[in-house]
Amino acid sequence: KQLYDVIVIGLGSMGSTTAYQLAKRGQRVLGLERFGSPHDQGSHHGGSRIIRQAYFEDPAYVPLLLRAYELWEEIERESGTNILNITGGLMMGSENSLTVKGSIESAKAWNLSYEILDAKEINRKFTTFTPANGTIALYEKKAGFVRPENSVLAHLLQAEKHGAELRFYEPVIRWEAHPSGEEVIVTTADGVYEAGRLVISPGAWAPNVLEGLGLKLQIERQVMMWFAPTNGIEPFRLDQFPIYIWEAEDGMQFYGFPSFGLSGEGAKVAFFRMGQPCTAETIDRTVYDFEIARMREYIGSRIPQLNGKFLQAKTCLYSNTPDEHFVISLHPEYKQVAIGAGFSGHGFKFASVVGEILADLATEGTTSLPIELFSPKRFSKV
Ligand code: PYC
Repeated sequence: KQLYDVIVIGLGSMGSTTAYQLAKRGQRVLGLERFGSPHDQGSHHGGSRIIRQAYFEDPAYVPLLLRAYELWEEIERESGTNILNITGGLMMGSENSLTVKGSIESAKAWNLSYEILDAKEINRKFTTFTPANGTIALYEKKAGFVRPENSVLAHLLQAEKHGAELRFYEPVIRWEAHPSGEEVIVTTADGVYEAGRLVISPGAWAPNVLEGLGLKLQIERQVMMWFAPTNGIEPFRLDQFPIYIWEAEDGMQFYGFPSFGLSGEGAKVAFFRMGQPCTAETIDRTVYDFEIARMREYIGSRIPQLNGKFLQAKTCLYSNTPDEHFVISLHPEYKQVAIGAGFSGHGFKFASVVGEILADLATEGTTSLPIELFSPKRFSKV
């Protein structure tokens, strides 16, 4: 008899929430993770990830976001951990920018509340922002950020409380599924495990773990930076400063957060996309002066008070699909295997609901949440 109902490979952003959801449903869960947890080698470190509802990428994400908010609040209550922080958020750019136009489209499609601010109004409401004439913003009160390390830890601790067995520093060597759909076998450096179902949430290790699926993933190096404000931290504090994504005239998007907690006297800012292709094994973890100088070019005129002393930087990994939409699905060949991959740099805010979806797929073979956009069949004819 199998010891486990479900094995979860990868206990990062999505694997931690999936293990929790499964264990809470009474499933016998084995979770396998190549590092400790949380860790800073993948895509869930750096203290903060944006959450927002007027989703410029596609209105199809909105119902998932609405459910994600509910689940963030649920895990906060259950674990007594702070994860979700509502600060308000600005999606900024020209009237025709993807960031502004797409956000308005989603807000209208789902009847979300928002305000449109022109450059003067942005500056009046948030004096640290000094946008040029012609810049506008969709301001959304419900936007904010989630704390990724807190999420991973809270979900894993709760998963264990519900009976999950979690094994760390145990990389998976291979997984095998039987065409009969009845079992999976996972081999690690330390053992061979058998279960009825498998969930694969490998983050930036997907090109190895899901090799052969034709996902066409590009792993990308990204840099997060923290700067000290020139005139004191006060206007950048949590209760005064919103999250933002700012699309510059050249199409480059950068984004940032208020200062809080361990980020101490600095605020985080980063570019969204246009990182360097890499692999999880070969990413260059050095951050170069020219990268810091490049960021200063973008914040210098737009958020001049943020352009103070450089404090620190960290590299992290995006797993990009060609269309930047996720992959969440049953495996096209093995119906006892569910996969969550290719979160393309904008997935963390969904981690709570992705855990629910992957648990649905593993236990029911289907989900009532809308995931049509995320089929891997769009890339290949597997
Ligand atoms: O998903 O909102 C987001 C985001 C912005 C920058 C990176 N991710």
